[in-house]
Amino acid sequence: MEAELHRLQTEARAALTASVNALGLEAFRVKYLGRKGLFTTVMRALGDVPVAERPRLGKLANDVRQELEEAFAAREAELAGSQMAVGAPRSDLTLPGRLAPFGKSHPVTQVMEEVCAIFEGLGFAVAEGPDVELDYYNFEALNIPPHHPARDMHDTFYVSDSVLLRTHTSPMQVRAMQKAAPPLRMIAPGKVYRCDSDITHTPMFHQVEGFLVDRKVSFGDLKGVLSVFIAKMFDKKTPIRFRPSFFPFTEPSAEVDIGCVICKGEGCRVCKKTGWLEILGAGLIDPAVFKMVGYDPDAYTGFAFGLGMERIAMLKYGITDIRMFYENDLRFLSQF
Ligand code: FA5
Repeated sequence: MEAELHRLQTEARAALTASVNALGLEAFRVKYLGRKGLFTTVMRALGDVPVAERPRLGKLANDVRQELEEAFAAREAELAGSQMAVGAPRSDLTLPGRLAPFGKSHPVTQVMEEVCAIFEGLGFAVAEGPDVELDYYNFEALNIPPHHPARDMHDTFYVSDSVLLRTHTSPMQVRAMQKAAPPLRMIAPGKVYRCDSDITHTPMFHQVEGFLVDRKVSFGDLKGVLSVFIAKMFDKKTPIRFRPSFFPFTEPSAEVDIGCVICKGEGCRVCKKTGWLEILGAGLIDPAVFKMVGYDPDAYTGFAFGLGMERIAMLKYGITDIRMFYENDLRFLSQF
């Protein structure tokens, strides 16, 4: 047994020196020092040696084991610096690389692009204007003078007395009409802001304004254009209703609802049990606005509408809370 111990000691020392990485060290530990390793096997033979020899051989066996354990620990520490020790992070250069995630357009942006494409297909030109707007364009030129009660409907964020965050895209009607003579057929997509928040309202949302000015434009033309748009955007069978309403810059005015696609008209939380959801305001442009921009109200008529993009996106994708669009949850956003 003594000879066997010395042979094992020599062999193990050489094996330890030959271990150059974490895997090698672990293999060494299992082969020589593990519970079923070679050292344990030799120790079992201690029971067969003469009793008188046992203390000496037992001490020798312990000394050899202790020496190997200390040598193992020293080698492990030596290799730790080179990142190859047991438990240290290892790199497998053969693994395939990770794909960088691809970004996508926000669902509201996607809907807005779809809406614009439909109107562009109907011959409308696209114009964009400022989010930070003058009170004049947002209100006054749209026939909403200071202290007019209609201002209350807008929950405006003011920057100063005469500057504000636009509350709708309608100021673009005035800006466009000031720049060009009729006939005019335009849409103006963009962000708008109101101090308003619940399951169908957010403080920042998107509208697409549309307006057409020419001779003899009628409410029938407005209904025709909006019906074509709704049929293209949703389903041909989507129910539509025009409700009489009031906007100071259109006369007559209407709000347009479509049948709630979430509950199919049965009545739910989103449509507030009515079966309908309002998606836009519209009407024939008020002659007072034409006068403001220098158009002749006796020669020209026109229609205008303002569509809420988030509402359309909710209906299109069956989303029951508008605020989900702005929580930046990638699990939600990546579905579109
Ligand atoms: C207007 O903003 C008018 N400028 C629309 C208009 C344009 C009328 C041209 C006539 C002629 P209203 O406040 O109703 O109207 O808003 C229009 C649409 O924006 C609503 O139908 C709704 O879809 C959406 N909307 C309004 N407030 C919010 C809000 N806080 N969050 C999300 N969507 C909103």
